[in-house]
Parts: sequence; structure tokens; C-alpha cells
Amino acid sequence: MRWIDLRSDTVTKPTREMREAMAKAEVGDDVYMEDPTVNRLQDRAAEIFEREAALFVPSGTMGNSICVKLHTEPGQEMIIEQNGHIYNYEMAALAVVANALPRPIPSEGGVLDWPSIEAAIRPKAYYRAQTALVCLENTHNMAGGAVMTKQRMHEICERAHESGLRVHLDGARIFNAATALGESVAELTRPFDSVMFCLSKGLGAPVGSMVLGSRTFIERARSTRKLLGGGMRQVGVLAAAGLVSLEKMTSRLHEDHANAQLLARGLAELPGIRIDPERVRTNILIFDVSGLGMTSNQLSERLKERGVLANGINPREMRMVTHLDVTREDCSEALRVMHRLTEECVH
Ligand code: TLP
Repeated sequence: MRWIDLRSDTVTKPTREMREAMAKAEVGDDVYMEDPTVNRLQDRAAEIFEREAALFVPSGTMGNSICVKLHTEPGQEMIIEQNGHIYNYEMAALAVVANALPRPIPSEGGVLDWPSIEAAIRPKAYYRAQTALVCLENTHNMAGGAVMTKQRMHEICERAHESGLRVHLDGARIFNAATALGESVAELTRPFDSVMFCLSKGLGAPVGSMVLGSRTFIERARSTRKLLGGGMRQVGVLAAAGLVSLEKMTSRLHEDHANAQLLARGLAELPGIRIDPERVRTNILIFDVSGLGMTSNQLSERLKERGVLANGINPREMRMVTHLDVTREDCSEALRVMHRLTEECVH
């Protein structure tokens, strides 16, 4: 069976062009910083983001962990939106790797504002853990791919810096945000102290993420990557796919967004499903299925029997993610399957 896999944009397979580039990649030992393809990828990422330097890391989780560790001292706090990825889906790496404490706070639709961050900053008292870092996530995965505007991000960075805090961007899907906002990633991310973005999500690479920052920050990040076991050797074979991602894949993300819209509008018409298509701005949709009288896991099972893969994020809500390997026709077919299923449930 050919699955219509809407579980995540992490499931994409490398394109033919990526595989060709991987086969031809010039390689060297990257722990000696001698892999020409990795060096090219890092230089190109730094150029696109208009930063001094970039580092190729095996995963988004490692990239985030490195940044949190470098921005905090043991026992310090990081303010993060309560559904943020670093807090919920990264094995408490911030506690284990950085010995930092999360300070999760709620937001309206996944988009934090400065007043709620300011209210969560610890008072400067010798007996209180001190706030060191703010983490923003754009797009916000578990808020249905919600987009934070440039103005909001820049305002938070500016105020946080005035308060002596650093700001890290979990920009796993920052190119999706840039596409939705019609802004460059360089302009969007300029005031952050560090940025992590993933090559292996909407951009289709099989493996890898990038960390961006100042030259000294990236030098320290390279040591921390080694500490975590992320020093890789002839890894140009992976960087080659990453280069194709950066050069060729960013300009097609609007197709994924249009497909997510198609799904959202179709789902909104179905009895028992609750979703506001207006809130779907990028490639992630989260919708409430409780009106069908079954849990999201049960729905997952029923969809799977009919060739559609999608996961629940909690018993009431389901997530679908569009990407390179699902076509518009696949999305229409997924809608037809959902239509038939919901009819069976309601009758
Ligand atoms: N997200 C994955 C799962 O872990 C939920 C997905 O399927 O969406 N930041 C954000 C915002 C992410 O969404 C993810 C992965 C990461 C970081 C971590 O990246 P990896 O999986 O490369 O460690």
C-alpha cells in the first residue's frame, strides 16, 4: 500500500537530486573541520542568515540542547511557552544536559508576548534561581504551526536583552514562518543570540539541523556538540543533501501551506471535527476529533486501515502535517477518507 503519510514533515525521503549530490559529495574528517561539503553548508547557512558562523548538528534536539547549555549556568531558568518543543519533546535535555530549569508559561495560540515573559522573570534575589534565557519557537509546532511576526520576535528580543536575558530561537520550521510572512529568515532572526533550524523537516533532507550565531558562540557550540557525541567524520554525504535543501527546497514550502489549507477547509466541513482554517497559516493542522465519539488514537487506527497516517497529540486532538511527499491529490484523498469515516461515526 502507498501510504498518505501526514504524521510529520520529518518523514520525507531524500529527493533524487539529494541522492545524486550525496553520492558525489566530496568528504573529509569533519572533527578536523576538513570536510569541504560540511564547510560549504555551514558557510552557506551563515550567509543566508547573515550570521558570522553556523554549525551542522545531527538533530534539532541536539542543536537546541547545545544552545540552552551555552546560554545558561546550572540552576538557571529558561522561559518557554508551555507547549514548546524543548520543554515537552526533548527528553528534558535542558535539565539533563544544561542543568537548567524550564519556566513554562501559557500564551494565546502559541504566540508569546513580552508582558507574560516579563512577569515570569525571577526577581534578582540571592536565594532565587535566576532567569537566564527565553526560548521562542517559530513556527510553533503544537500550536498548529502558528507564526510569530517579526515585530513580536524583535520586541521580545529587545526587551529581553534590556533585562539581561539571552534569547534562543527554536526555528525548526523558520523557513515555513518566513514563507507565511513573506520575510527573509535573516531579517526575521537577526536579534536572536542563537538560532536552530532543521534541514530534515519541510526542507526534505534525510538528517541534520543547523545552529547559527557569532563566531565565538559557534566555536563553543562545536565543543559542546563533541561533548554530546555529535562530532561526525565524513559527514559531507549528509551535508550535500542539506545544501540541496537550502538551495532548492525553501521556495516550494508555499505548496505545503496551500495543501494544509485545503485539508483544513475540508475538515472544517465535517461533522464532529473542530478546526478554524483561518488559524492554519503553515503546514501543520491540529484539530479536535472528540465530536466523533472516539479518541484520536482510535481515529488514527481507522485512518491507517484506509491508507492514511496521522497521529493524535492528546486524546482529543489530532495533528496532520503536509510536506514534499504528499501531493494535493493525496490531501484530497485523505479528505475523502475522513469524510467517509466521519459519516460512519455520525450515522
Ligand atoms: N518535531 C517532531 C516531533 O519531535 C514532535 C515533529 O514530528 O514535529 N523543534 C521543533 C519545533 C520540532 O518540531 C522538532 C521535531 C524539534 C525541535 C527536534 O528536531 P529533531 O527531531 O531533529 O531532534
